Amino acid sequence: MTDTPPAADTGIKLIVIDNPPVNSLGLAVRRMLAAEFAAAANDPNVRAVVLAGAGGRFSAGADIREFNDPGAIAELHLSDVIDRIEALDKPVVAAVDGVALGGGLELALGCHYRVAAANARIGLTEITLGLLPGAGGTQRLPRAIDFARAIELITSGQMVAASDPRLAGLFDEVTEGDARAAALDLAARLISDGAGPRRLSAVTIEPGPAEAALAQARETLLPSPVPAMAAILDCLDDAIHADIRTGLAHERARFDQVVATPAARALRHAFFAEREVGKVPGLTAETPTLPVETVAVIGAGTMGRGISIAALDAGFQVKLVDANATALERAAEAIERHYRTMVERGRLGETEARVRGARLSPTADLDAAAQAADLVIEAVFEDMTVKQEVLRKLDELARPETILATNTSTLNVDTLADATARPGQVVGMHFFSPANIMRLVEVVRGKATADSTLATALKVVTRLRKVGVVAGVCDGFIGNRMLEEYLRQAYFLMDEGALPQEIDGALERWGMAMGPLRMMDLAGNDVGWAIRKRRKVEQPDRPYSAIPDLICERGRYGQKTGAGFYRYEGRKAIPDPEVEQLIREHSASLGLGQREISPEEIVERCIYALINEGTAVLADGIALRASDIDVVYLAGYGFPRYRGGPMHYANEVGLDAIVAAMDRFAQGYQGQFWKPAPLLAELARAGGTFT
Ligand code: HSC
Repeated sequence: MTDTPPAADTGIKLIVIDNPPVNSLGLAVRRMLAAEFAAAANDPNVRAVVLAGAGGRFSAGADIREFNDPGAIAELHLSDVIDRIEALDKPVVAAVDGVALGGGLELALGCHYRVAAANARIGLTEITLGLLPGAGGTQRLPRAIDFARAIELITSGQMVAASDPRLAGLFDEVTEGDARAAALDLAARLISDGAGPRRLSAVTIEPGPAEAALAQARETLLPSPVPAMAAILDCLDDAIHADIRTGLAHERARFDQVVATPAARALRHAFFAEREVGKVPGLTAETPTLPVETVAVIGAGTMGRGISIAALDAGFQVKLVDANATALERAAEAIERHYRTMVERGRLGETEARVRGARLSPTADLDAAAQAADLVIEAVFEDMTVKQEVLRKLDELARPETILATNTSTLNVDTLADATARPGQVVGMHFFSPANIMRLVEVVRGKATADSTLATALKVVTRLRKVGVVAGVCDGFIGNRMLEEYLRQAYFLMDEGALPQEIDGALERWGMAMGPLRMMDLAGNDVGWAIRKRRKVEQPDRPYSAIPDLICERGRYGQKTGAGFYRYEGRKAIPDPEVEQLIREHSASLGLGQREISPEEIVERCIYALINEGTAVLADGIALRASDIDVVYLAGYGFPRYRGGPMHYANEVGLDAIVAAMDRFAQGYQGQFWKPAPLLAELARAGGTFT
């Protein structure tokens, strides 16, 4: 879009990228830019150009969906468009507002002058998608700003405000006002001053300090599981040593290589999965929601505290309720301590910490808190009778419109809702510990949960800056239901003689943030013990390894008792000969333990167990789509983002290959575990994938 012909009196041609919602630079936009800049070159009335984005957003970069379409990329490469802009013999000013990300920033770097709104978000975010900037970013950004800062920004993919001092040198002007108006003013001044183009490609970089910064970056960032990281550092080396043409050509070639890597596919998948997760059938922008300003959190334990902090951080008024005065006092102190620490560490200003703390009202008065609340989140002891009793009471006390949420991790939300006279206003909000840090919340839709209740819960989760994934009712919902199978398999591996550090080591080297046994030591082995005891009654034929029970019988509940599958010095897990002996003796008693188990087998058995149960979760309609399961595992369980989540990873491995491995495992120890879920078997047979 452009305001052609340019006003003859100003000589400025305004070119506007108008491709809602984020002005991504798909083929049509690139064609428009090429045509408009060619017209500007040929029009003698044009003496300067201003490039802007419509809708208050300069551009969010390349159209990520186009990366699956190499034909469109090749037809008119963004890099070529930018080169043509830079080559124009009339000054070009970028008017940056909203966002200039990835290719959007590269486009601005190709312009001769740049003006930005102070709050515009700027970044070369490609690495977060497993990519490198492929349209000049690695060559031009380090020519515009300090080299070490450029490394930092490109390798982290961070978005920063245009006013951030790290961007010094990038903008000619950063304005609190309207960036487009300021850019037009600058263009007018350039014309009247007779100033010409000023090209970043002509800048040379002083090698000494740049080489030192690059060497340090190589040391800290490599090796990386994401191939783009090494490619970025090689491009930055070119920026120092090669001429710009060579640097740009290498950058483009490296981009073409990394865009097709599994890590880039996985990270793209994660990007879209996180956006898809908010789309819930039946809910629209018109679905009514309850305005929530006051949240009552019932239960001042670890969960209640974490949820309270998250709610305080998001600006809610919080009533933290507990009948036990000591527990309440301890929680209030812990929350105060949390904010003090944040201030001490420089993460929060003193005033802001005070404001957040002041929104908290610890109270023993359930009646008044329930009356005041728009949303009540109960986080009391995980027991059906206890939770039903609390919900029944809340139902009597709360205003009729108030929503009651349960933070249960396993109990049936329908049964809990039936304890109230407002089942339509009951919903599960399953937070993960520590609740002020973990991003995931499973929002559990009971059979009676009204659309408006669900929509309100999701809106609250978004305001908490967390990811809400809708789950159906079943034991363990999405995440923990799958986790149970993953853990069963990890424990079976110990039956066969694998040691905790071997299992955790294999999975952590594969990319899990924490291996399953360290994770259980952190969560508390007594929690799993209680579940296994329940299972023994519900499903007596379901096989479990005896090892975690033996561990618990020795009082080794994990970090909190100083010992679990490891012994602990503070938080440091140290392999423990006592556990190794227990495992050896136990596996010998089963007639096992002679076989060397490879790290590959450990990973396959644990991850395929996760995938198989994930398929059942999908087939049962507990998750709305396979990518929601991936979001659960990425946001809540430390699954490596560069592998995309369990279901995406399954597609990458090939479902037929997974079923074939499961058939192989079925010949081994506890072979009956390996029954492919019917949907997995069916898709594998048909050569299908999870979509
Ligand atoms: C890149 O630029 C590579 C370059 O180096 C060029 C390489 C050259 C070779 C290639 C030549 C072509 N594309 O997030 P939201 C959609 S890599 C397509 O909910 P917000 C998004 O899916 C790119 N779609 O909004 C959603 O769609 P839905 C580098 C994109 O306000 C809708 O827009 N850029 C898209 O919360 C709204 O998005 C980035 O990494 C894109 N680039 O946040 C920026 N960006 O409605 C990625 C968004 O159908 N984007 N969409 O669900 C973001 O970080 C956020 O979307 C914003 C807006 C902060 C822009």
